[in-house]
Amino acid sequence: MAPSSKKVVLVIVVVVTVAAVLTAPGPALAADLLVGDSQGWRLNVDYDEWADGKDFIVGDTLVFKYAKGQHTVVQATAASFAACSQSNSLGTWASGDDRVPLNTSGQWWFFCGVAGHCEQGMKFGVTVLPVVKLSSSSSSAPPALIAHGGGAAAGLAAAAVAAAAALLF
Ligand SMILES: [Cu+2]
Repeated sequence: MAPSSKKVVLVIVVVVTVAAVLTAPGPALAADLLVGDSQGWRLNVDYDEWADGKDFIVGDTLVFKYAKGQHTVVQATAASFAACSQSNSLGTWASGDDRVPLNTSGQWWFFCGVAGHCEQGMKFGVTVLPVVKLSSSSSSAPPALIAHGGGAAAGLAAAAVAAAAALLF
């Protein structure tokens, strides 16, 4: 009786550990992404090139740095973005050090609201990916977790699952 109840306790501990690893709120998973990297937010930067190949995931934050008064940040709908129009803007920032939390998945569109800057290419769109939670039935880690350093957590979880399996069988 004693050995088997010890086994059960161990399994419960392992399962709780796995759950904690998989559901931990993610400072490690969320990232601050400096728009334009060292060039910041200004004219004559190819922001499509900057965004190309990067992962944007719900919980990440875009950071726009620029000289206050020289530029602004406008979040737009797809149609307004295409027209460089601020009439249906979803948000506007102008502090020079603007943080825009990407809190929903899907397409996000940005441009500078200073006259002429959007037309000159100060604009870009990003696709924000949802956070995919692992479950014990997942056979592989989703790209989002791998891209943001969740590999170690996933590996730990996998090891814990293996340990639980070893105890059970
Ligand atoms: Cu501008």
